[in-house]
Amino acid sequence: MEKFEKYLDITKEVKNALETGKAIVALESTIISHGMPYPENVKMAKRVEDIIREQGAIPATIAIMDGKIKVGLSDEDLETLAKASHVEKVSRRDLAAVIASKTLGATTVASTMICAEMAGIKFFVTGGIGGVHRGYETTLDVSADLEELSTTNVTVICAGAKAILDLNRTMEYLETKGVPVIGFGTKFLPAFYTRETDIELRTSVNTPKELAEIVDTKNQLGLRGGILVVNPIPNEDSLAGDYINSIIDKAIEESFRKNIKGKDVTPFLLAKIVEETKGKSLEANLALVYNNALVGAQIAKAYEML
Ligand code: PSU
Ligand code: MN
Repeated sequence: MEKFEKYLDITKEVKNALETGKAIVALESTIISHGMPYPENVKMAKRVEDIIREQGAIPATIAIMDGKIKVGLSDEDLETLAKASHVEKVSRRDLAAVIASKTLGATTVASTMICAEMAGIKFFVTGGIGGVHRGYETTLDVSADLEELSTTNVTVICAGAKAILDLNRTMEYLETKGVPVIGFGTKFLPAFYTRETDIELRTSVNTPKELAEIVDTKNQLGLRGGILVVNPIPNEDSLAGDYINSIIDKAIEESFRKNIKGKDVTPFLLAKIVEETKGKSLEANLALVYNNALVGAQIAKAYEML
């Protein structure tokens, strides 16, 4: 038994899927606790699991509870995470401390990747990843998600990154670290609320099978690190670029003015955007997460069938 296994609390269903090589899709929990307001957050978490099941894959939402890494959450667990007055936002840095102190923790993209790899899960669906923040030259703020993508062997399906980040620098960072960024049905980087930017991608695919083949080839080559799949928001749900970007600019200015720092930056900006758009951004956010769940489950399924 690997030493870390005593810290893993994996549901029977997920264990069974692991043993039989069935498609499993990991899900993060910071998007629930810090990414969306209640009750939309819990509605989203349940719907995402349903979408994954409809595709014949098993969902495994990950969180830190009672000193364990829980892989697969009950509806009750999801409610707890969505409602609790304080949930720790857990990235790589925080993982050991939050487990040791048995506090309630929600995993980010970085720590969900770590936990998924420990459990043996290869695919992970989320909304958007963290990246290089605007104003990096003064703050040095780069999400730990990027470093994790360079070392941990999990395929992450997202809708790109929000324009709260410096997308050009985020792409440069990923390039330096050797992370494949693969467009799903697009040749350009999507920017979360909008379908595309002018940042061209080196690789794009049109089917889950093509993607599964890349993942399989990378695994067989023994290449370290993750793969980032970028899947654009559906056209009918996307927001006008100028509209959302002016709101993002305002939110960033306010975060500088209020001297928001460290792990509080991203949740502050996300909440501000929801507030300023009067929920419009939340609708778009929900739609893109559902679309990622659909595509992610199809990729996991295609991998199972290779
Ligand atoms: N971006 C979003 N929604 C989110 C997050 C990012 O559009 O919920 C969350 C994810 O959990 C991501 C984390 O891993 O924020 C990044 O935080 P930071 O920038 O502090 O690394
Ligand atoms: Mn940061």
